[in-house]
Amino acid sequence: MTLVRIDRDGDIAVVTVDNPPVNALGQALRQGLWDAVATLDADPAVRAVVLICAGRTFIAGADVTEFGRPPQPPHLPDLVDRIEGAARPWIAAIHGSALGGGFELAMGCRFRVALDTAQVGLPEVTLGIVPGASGTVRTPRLAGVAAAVDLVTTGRPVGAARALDLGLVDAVVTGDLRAQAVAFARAALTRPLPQPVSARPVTAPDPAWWEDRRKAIAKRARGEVAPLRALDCLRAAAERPFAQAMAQERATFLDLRGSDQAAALRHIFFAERAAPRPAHLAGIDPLPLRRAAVIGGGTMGAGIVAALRDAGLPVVLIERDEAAVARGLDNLRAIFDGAVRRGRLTEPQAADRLAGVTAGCDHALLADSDLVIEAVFEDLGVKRAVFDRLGQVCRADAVLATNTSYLDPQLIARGLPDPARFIGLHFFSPANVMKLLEIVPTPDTAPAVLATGFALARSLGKIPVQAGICEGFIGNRILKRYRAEAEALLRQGVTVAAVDAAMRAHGLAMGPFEAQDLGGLDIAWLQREGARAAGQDVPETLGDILVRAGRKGQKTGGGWYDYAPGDRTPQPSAAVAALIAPQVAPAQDMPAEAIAARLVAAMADEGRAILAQGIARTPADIDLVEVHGYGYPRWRGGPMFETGLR
Ligand code: T1G
Repeated sequence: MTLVRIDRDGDIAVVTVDNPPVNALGQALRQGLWDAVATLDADPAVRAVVLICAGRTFIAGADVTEFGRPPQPPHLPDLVDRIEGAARPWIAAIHGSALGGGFELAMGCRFRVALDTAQVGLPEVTLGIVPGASGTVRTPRLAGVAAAVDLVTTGRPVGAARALDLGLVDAVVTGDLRAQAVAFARAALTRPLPQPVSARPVTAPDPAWWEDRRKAIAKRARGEVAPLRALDCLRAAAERPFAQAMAQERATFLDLRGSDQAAALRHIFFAERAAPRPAHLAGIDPLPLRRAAVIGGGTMGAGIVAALRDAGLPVVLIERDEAAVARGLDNLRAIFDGAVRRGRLTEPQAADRLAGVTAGCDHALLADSDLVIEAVFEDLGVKRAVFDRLGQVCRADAVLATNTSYLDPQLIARGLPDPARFIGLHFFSPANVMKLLEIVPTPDTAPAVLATGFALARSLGKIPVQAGICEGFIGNRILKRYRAEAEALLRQGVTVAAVDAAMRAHGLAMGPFEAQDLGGLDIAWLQREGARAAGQDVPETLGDILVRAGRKGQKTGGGWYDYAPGDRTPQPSAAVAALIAPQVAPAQDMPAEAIAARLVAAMADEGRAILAQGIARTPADIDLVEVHGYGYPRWRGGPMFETGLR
């Protein structure tokens, strides 16, 4: 297959890259483009060159699969320079995503023309590296230092309109990109050409500005290295000659490329891309998903409705009575109003989201639903009653799903006509934000229904992980072990604050005790009490002592920590120390690294048991659960990757 094709449109040459699936810049493609420059430089009839891509996107970056190997020539920064120094001006015609090396190549061109639906970005820091082909040095010369710092240190892409505002692209077009880019090239030739990007000036901010950015980035990065190293490269780009800044960028890129954080982030990158299309479901067609329904408009149910609406599906929301329907709609409005406040949705979009919801308490509304997701109170009797009703009113081929997080789906499905269409879909709250979806088939679930669960995840932009049936499936089972190990440290005399500080230092947003105070200690306590009531031997936990003392977390003004009225800042609690004193050893200082290692080892140990019991299919699946469901730092790769199980 020809990776690089050269056509002529009169005196404009058109170079088309065709390297599915995302035109990644592997060695062969770099060589093809390298040779194309020589071919076109040697053709006096050519006055300009349009660089365009076949398929769904412009060049999406360097080929990440090459990262584990020594870089091979022609090296990307050299190719970018070669295009910039070509005898004729090159114009990049961008559609889809021009990311990383793809956008760096576009910055080697004299102009950039983007389709209005395109995005451009430099996501390298999300892979634990920095741009390695002039991204930190050319971007400031196009968009200015402040915009370049945002683009490079966050790795977040920008859409075509924003890119035009920033000066990252020279024109935004609609319709036929190739024809428009050729026309743009012809028009550009009628005017003096702008300087090559590398020759354009850059204004250097003062040192205080850099210190301010460093503090903000260090706070956000929480131990991640690449964003701060990228900032250093950007400062060099502003303060030093182009060649010296390029040398610093290249050295930084090569240094980080082989780092543990880069290996961990690549692990998550490929796991995220493999998750929505598992090999064991290849060739199994999912059932159609045109209309969905949710039973229950509480926090979880409303979040699921919002996620379905975000994916463009019309949704029926069923509640038990009109008052509950009204409350459900209020919950939904609150979600969309919040999205408008945060700029994620416009007012018309929010109105459209809401208009696509039919809410009521008449189950006849479910007659035409392809998928019905139950999200009612976590009680087996309540759920069984819901599914008894669904079995009567829904189409025989409708997929019926439970959102249960702890109950055995087999018990919920018992008595359902045709349990083959029943499945567990465990969303994480808030369901319209959290990407993780645990998909829990029962032994009766039909393969097409399982495939439909994964198809739903794809349409919702979620990360699906298939889980076997056990208490807590994958994520909550590991969470229970993690919390038990954290309490074991307390019993050894380590303080609540020391455990939380250690896990925050490890990169989690908060430690296990802070998190319980936020979510409420009584949720897990109710699970334990339910198990005890069912005759299981569940030893008392330190958390039980607190709940019985009325300390359920922030919502009761105190849990593992005290909270001043109206203040959510956790304060170490003398009351808690007194309550647990009979159960704990004399205070001891354990190094934060040792605390974190102990808790990560416990998570990984539980993960190994989950793998051995077939509850999870791969270690990477467990890492995805921890990263996307529980805030595990992705730049550590997850507890399995971090402890060597890959
Ligand atoms: N290299 C190799 N394969 C890639 C790839 C890449 N950069 N990006 C995607 N793929 C594969 C992916 O594994 C999957 O494979 C298929 O393409 C479709 O991906 C020098 C060093 C472009 C927005 O970080 O963000 O350039 O499973 O399912 O949803 O400074 O892919 O089909 O076999 O995600 O349409 C910087 C990462 C690299 C872009 C498309 N670039 N990719 O999303 O498809 S570092 C990136 C994405 C760099 C330079 C540095 C997305 C996408 P398979 P997909 P999608």
